[in-house]
Amino acid sequence: MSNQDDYYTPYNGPAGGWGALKATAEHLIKSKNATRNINTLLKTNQPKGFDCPGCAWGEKHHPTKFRFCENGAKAVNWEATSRTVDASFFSKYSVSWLKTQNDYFLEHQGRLTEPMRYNAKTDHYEAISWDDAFKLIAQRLKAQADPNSAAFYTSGRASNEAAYLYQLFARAYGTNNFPDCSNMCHEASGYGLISSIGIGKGTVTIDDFDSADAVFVFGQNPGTNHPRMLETLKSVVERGAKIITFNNLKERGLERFQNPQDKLEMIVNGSKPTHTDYFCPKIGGDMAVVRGIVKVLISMEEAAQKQGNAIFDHDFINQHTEGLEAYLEQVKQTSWQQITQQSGLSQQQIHHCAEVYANSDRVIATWAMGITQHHHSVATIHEIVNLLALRGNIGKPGAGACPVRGHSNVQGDRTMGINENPSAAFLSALEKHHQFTPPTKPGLAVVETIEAMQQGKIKVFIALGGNFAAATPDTKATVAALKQCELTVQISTKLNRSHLDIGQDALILPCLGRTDIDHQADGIQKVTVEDSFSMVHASGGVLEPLSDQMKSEPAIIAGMAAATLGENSPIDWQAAISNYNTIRDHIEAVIPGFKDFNQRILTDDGFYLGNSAGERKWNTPSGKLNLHTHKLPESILPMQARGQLSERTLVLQTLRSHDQYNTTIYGMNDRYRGIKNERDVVFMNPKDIERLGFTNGQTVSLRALWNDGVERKVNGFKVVAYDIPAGNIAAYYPETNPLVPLNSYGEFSHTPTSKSIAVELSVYQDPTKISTVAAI
Ligand SMILES: Nc1nc2c(c(=O)[nH]1)N[C@H]1C(S)=C(S)[C@@H](COP(=O)(O)OP(=O)(O)OC[C@H]3O[C@@H](n4cnc5c(=O)[nH]c(N)nc54)[C@H](O)[C@@H]3O)O[C@H]1N2
Ligand SMILES: Nc1nc2c(c(=O)[nH]1)N[C@H]1C(S)=C(S)[C@@H](COP(=O)(O)OP(=O)(O)OC[C@H]3O[C@@H](n4cnc5c(=O)[nH]c(N)nc54)[C@H](O)[C@@H]3O)O[C@H]1N2
Ligand SMILES: [Mo]
Repeated sequence: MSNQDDYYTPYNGPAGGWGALKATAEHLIKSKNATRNINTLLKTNQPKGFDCPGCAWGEKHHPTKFRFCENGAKAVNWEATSRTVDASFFSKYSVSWLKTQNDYFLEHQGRLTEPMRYNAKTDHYEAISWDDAFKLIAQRLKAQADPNSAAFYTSGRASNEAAYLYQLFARAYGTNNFPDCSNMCHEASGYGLISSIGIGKGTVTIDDFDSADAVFVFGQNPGTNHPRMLETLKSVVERGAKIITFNNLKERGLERFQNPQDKLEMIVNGSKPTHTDYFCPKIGGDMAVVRGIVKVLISMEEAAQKQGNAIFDHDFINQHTEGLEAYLEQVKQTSWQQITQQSGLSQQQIHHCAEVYANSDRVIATWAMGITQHHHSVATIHEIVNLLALRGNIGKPGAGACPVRGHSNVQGDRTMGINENPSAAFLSALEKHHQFTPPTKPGLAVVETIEAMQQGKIKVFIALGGNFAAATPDTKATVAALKQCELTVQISTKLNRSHLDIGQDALILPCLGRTDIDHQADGIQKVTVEDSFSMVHASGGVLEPLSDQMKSEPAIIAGMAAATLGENSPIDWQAAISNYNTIRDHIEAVIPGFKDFNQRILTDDGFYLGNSAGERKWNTPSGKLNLHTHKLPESILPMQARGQLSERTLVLQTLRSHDQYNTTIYGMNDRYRGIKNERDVVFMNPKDIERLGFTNGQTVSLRALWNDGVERKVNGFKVVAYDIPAGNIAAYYPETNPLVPLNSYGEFSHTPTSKSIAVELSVYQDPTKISTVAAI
């Protein structure tokens, strides 16, 4: 057994504050080029600087104020390193050796600075010229009898300009195969919102938080993943409005926050609350919570009606919605016993939430991965929308739906047409403007792409950023699937698993990131991004690139496209990348909302794309907001797990530590959860530890329960007794991705169920197991 004090000491401080300043300073110093990084940091989210690659939270305009955020600082610092990974690095290390290193080691080696091609004979990557790389891609793409044998993955950091060119290239080539990170992330939000309110985006802007009477926060950890949101939450509480938080864990950022911008607060070491009530439902129990709230509202409404009053907003309901009767009937039929059992909250607690809701004229609901990565995520989002609709909380100031996005431009990429299932209107605008016939057959999303690779149907896989091999579920199966491809191409800033778990032939194409200055024929270029509040603004790098062998993402896409499509190109690729205004003119011509695009990004704040539901225009087939009716799931686990369950079964959610950005591991600490120098931990309720015969600090294996006979297991995780509902456990992603079966995904969304995996724990005793930290 290990000594738990080595890696676990409860953290009693607030989120943010001195702890955050100290951690930032340590990260800057560790990077060995502090001045370069600090100068870069000062330009983050500033009018003339670049958009923070950290998260998609929006920003009110404060030209004079540096927006400090520890994790934004880490993201910038990580990209702005001066360490390089070039041909000499790859001649030193074989791919097999690199595979034995952990994710921290791989990315820590520095920025990729030269295009490389894998040589299977030597097991090393070797330098290749850009021209030859483009020719190889073109040759492999042109050799496919069916363009649907290629898939084009996108991770959400790609700019609007890159995303637009990318989809244009792939569609002109002939496919809608656009798996993207969104498929693993907010897909359920997109699907759930489009089918209920007619648009797949949040309906609020950041200013709405100034006038909300209550904010309901579901399943997200902003202290780590959206730190700038803490300031917003804190000011909501300070104003006297209510925040009810629902989270499996007691996340420090959702409890209290010390604002590093507030000198007095820092001096007196004070902090402010970021919630007024905090409830810990069971994993996957949020739909039951909301159902319970609505059940209480129904009885309040009945009582109010007797007095000639109303709780529901009948004008809104009558004018704008359909489906109310069926929904209310379903709620009435749901028993309190099922609601309390599935949610883990008492009737009294739920009653309190209903009262807060009913006493507030303006309510915002926010959510992230705690809601979207379950089998019943779309149903849960429908339930949240229904709750909002009952009191007209959509399309008025201070109220609305707010899915808090992940990657900094994941929303923009979708706006640009990165979508395996594009709308007919989008395709027809594309056709009209570019004079070619785009494919109409729906393409493949992430899980379907992996399944198609397994069947040998995807031969060429191109990734615009991200880390497909590590971010996707069922790691063993996915790696085997990738191996079947003829060619895998990674357009990347940093070395990761996806450069090692590859197809028969493989390329690494090094690109510029947000922080880098983008020199093109017509001078320095800017790109644009869209945040969670549909604000579009410009972003320009501030650092000279580390090598002249790195290209911008638009330039790489243009290179691949020109080599592949030649005469059949829908645009002049060279002209497009000489000056990105040209790309923006195309976007303006094809995508609604971008009128005068080039002019409107000259202002510091950028511009608002608008939101139809925010104006109470419902782009649904019926022209109304649809109140969808679902039964509560019998179990929050998918069917395939249900036959396998026993007393020993636990439900695992996989989440992010404070020191990571998805598969990018900045360090081995998770400060707010008290974890130091360790990532292989499993957070567990003390009663479960005892009931199942384990001890705190013991090393265990986690085995997934599924009905296909495949063993899915990870080993060497240390048990940490933690405040988490009984029957639930938590561990970090991506280490736990081998446990998520490929066909365990959300109904309608096809998002891997990374927050509800049935597992069993057993004692693991293998002295040869190297802790992740040992490899650093
Ligand atoms: N620093 C940093 N910033 C990031 C990222 C990063 O990795 N690092 N990732 C970016 C991306 S792509 C995304 S999508 C977002 C992710 O942002 P989050 O959604 O905050 O990310 P997770 O770490 O997955 O956290 C999920 C939270 O939901 C809770 N939870 C899990 N299951 C349930 C449930 O069933 N019900 C409830 N009520 N709560 C639950 C967990 O305890 C945890 O607090 O952040 C973005 N920003
Ligand atoms: N078990 C489990 N799995 C999950 C999740 C979970 O909560 N649990 N979360 C899911 C979610 S929400 C998401 S969004 C996905 C994330 O999936 P991805 O977006 O595919 O993964 P990232 O880890 O963000 O990608 C990191 C890599 O992106 C590259 N990169 C960084 N910046 C740039 C850039 O500017 N340009 C280019 N071209 N490349 C760049 C670097 O090489 C870096 O190694 O993972 C999903 N997987
Ligand atoms: Mo995400």
